[in-house]
Amino acid sequence: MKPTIILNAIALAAALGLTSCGKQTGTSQAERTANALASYVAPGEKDEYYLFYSGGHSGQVYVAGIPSLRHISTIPVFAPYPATSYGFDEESRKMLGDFTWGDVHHPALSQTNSKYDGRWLFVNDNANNRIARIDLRDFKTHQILGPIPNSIGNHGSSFITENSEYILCATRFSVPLPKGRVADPKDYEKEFNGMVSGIKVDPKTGEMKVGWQILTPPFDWDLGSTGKGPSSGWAFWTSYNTEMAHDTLEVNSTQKDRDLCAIVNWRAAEKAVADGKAQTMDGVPIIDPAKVPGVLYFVPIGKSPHGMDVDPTGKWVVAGGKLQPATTVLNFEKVQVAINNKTFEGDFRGIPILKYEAVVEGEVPVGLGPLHTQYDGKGNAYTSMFIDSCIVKWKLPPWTDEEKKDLTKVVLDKVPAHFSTGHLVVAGSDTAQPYGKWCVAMNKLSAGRHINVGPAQPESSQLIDISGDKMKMVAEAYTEPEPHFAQILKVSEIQPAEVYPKDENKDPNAVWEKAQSGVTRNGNQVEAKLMAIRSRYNPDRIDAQVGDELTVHVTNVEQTRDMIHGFGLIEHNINMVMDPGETKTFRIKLTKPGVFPFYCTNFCSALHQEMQGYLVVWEPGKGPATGAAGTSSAGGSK
Ligand SMILES: [Cu+2]
Repeated sequence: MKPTIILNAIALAAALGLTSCGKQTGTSQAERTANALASYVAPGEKDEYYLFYSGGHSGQVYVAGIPSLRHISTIPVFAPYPATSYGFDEESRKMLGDFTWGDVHHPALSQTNSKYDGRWLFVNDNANNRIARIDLRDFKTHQILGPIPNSIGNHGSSFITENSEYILCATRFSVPLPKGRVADPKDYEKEFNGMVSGIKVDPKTGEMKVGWQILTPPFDWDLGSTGKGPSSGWAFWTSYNTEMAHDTLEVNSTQKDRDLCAIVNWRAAEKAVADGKAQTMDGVPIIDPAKVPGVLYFVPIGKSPHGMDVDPTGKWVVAGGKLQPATTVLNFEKVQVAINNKTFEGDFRGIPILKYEAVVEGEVPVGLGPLHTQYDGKGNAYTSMFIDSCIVKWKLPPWTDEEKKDLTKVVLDKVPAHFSTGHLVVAGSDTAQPYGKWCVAMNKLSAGRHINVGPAQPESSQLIDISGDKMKMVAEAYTEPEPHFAQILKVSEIQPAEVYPKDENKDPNAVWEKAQSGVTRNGNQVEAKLMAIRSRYNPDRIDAQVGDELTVHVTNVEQTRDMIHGFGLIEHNINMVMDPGETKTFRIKLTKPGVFPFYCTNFCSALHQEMQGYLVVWEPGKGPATGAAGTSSAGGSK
């Protein structure tokens, strides 16, 4: 669309009252009461849904309840979190590796037959090219995969396929490949490349590994989604910077009226690798889509698009163009016909470009700055409007002839969001059977809608009731930086564990009885196996010497829900927190003499304050005699 046409469209939209959603005016007392009741969860009662929302560059995932919007739990993923000892005990330190932050963007619940199966939540790290798996049995991170080879800026993920076969990822940035090769950014077009990655998920364990990759031109891939029904086996991404600019992207990447979105046949990619049509780079089979037809297609999409969302039937794929006042609706059945009939309008580096008119059902004039679209499963779409700061509800095809002539007629409702809404989520939108009922707008700026907390302000989330014809914003809450996307899961669909059963603890260093616990020395290796139980450690004294390597395993032998014990070691930057039935380990080199108390950091009982012990670090060669492999500390509980 030419700029003048864009301006005309904006004027038209304004005339129709579709722009400048503005601020919601005051509501009556009766409306306020109704809104309050709609989101009220009385003390002792429970929310109906989990809201899992990404914490952006905080590196974490947050869990809130819907409809209350109350923060319930933080799941540390890419950054240390002493509250659960994440990043302090050996196992989680190993998972974090050399990184202590990540940039979480798009959580994806695992699916079976295009429905949430309640097993895992996957999240991406845009900054360090990783994917993490959270297990919904214990709401903890169990795997971090990456950095993914040949992939830079893992933003266009994590999009899960209909039976959780793959997490699909596309790169935001392009670099010379393989990583580590240097080329001048001035040679961007020739030397740089982007990548689509298929991360294979083990169907039983959820364990991820890099399956294959598809080499792409150096566009900046943005958001996407995966197919179902008629689009089963396919995936979609928008892109910006098809100009392939390497500097001042604000200007140089917004020159063209349309950018190219990607349509990927991931089953064809999988088959191409099985058929030996890939070449290996950095240990990963890589498909060159110009040499393997049928894996990748392009479609032109309205200027600088962002989201690209498949509807619950799998037939409609909606792209939002940030700089175009309309959403573009692709008809996937027409996409298949165009592919079969080779209805192309040329190619880009050997990748066919599908003819726009042949595959687009219509452009819906929703207003300014459409970003993401979600669905309620009743034929309605909900699009977040970044510039207009509102959510627009509109009707998906099939449209009547009258509607087709004037698509403003399919725009049904709008509700203001404050402020500059980015992502939105409708409960279950990416499944074949959305729950509908609730939509959460995730707003980029709170714009002072809360008590003043200084220059750094939180983001806001707003709960919108979408059960009726008209949307209704009923509640808002403030969030840690920075929510990008979320998933909503019905609470009744999962049964998280309440304790780790003793039988399941396979840690060879777990101790369940006093007789098993103790401290042993082997050369300069001192190993302590401690039991934690209300309200003591056994043993509660560890003797060692400067220069020793100290390993401490603590088992929380409780089998009672919420009976958590901690182990904080004074002046050693150590905190461990063990859930009931869990064993954790830390290792340190002892460098300073002294007597260092350790204590329970997580409130556990009336005598929690008394739950403490001592690490005695003697000067070299001093202290109690410690046998080569015998128990040296007799300082256990009486
Ligand atoms: Cu305790």
